[in-house]
Amino acid sequence: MRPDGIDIALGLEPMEIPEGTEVAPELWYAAGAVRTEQVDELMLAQAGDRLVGCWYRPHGADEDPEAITEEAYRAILEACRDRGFGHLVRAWNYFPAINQSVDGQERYRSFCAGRARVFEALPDFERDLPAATAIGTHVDGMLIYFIATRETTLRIENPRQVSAFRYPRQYGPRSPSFARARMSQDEGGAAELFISGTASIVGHESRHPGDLEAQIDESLRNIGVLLEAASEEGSVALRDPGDLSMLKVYLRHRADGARAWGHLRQCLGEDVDILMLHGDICRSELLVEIEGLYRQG
Ligand code: 3EB
Repeated sequence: MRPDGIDIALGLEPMEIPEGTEVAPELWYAAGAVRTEQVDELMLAQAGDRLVGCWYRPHGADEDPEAITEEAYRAILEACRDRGFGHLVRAWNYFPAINQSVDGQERYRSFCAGRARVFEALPDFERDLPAATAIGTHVDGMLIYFIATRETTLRIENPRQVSAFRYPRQYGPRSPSFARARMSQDEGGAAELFISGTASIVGHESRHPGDLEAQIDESLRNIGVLLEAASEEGSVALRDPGDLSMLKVYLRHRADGARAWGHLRQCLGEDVDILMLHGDICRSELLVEIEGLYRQG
């Protein structure tokens, strides 16, 4: 029997590698009863100490995403707060044509401006920013899905990277509102580490334009350093990205799939689950982005 819950269709094509293999869905499950609701553009599922939700609205690649993003985040934060889940721990942002410009501004930057307008109005906002991913799809629609918790979680930043919320203005009028990672404990006490989309960025600058393998190496190095920071601050002992429970890899070019897969397996071994998706990274020179999840036990 299918368990209670909500289905979220990401609008991102999975890459079947090796070709013909079945791609397993990403599953978020909870012990106990799940309560689901649909409120306007929000689909919500809560169970115990977690709320998972999805906000969706049709949205074309020729529209400016700023206002719709602001509206989305206002609705999301309000719905979470109203239900007692005042802490956003993880958010995924998917919308079309992320590197294209509308009215002279790249759509990713407009998205960041709309999101920042909501988060930067909150008291001490930097401390509470969620871990996040922002990826360009090849279908219309603004889709934001998220996880919120009742209790606050620990924010982890990456000593190798400038915090995204402090990026200099050259990357857009408002900095991206996200933390490099957040760590929480579930009801059973198991640690969970949510790692944001991580790319070949050192300091605040992109590295290795055009070089897929080098971008993968740099992204994995960033995740490795982040894991060291997480292990120092919290109750996990993680040495390298191969120790994670799962990685989600976004590739700009479908044709890079087999090469990326081979290189990732070479670097990471066979233990970690890898889900590879076809999507655009928010800086046009970047070919790959990697996010991760660790769940104890
Ligand atoms: C970066 O480090 C790469 O805007 O929510 C990664 C994860 C990136 C999340 C976001 C952007 C976002 O800046 C891009």
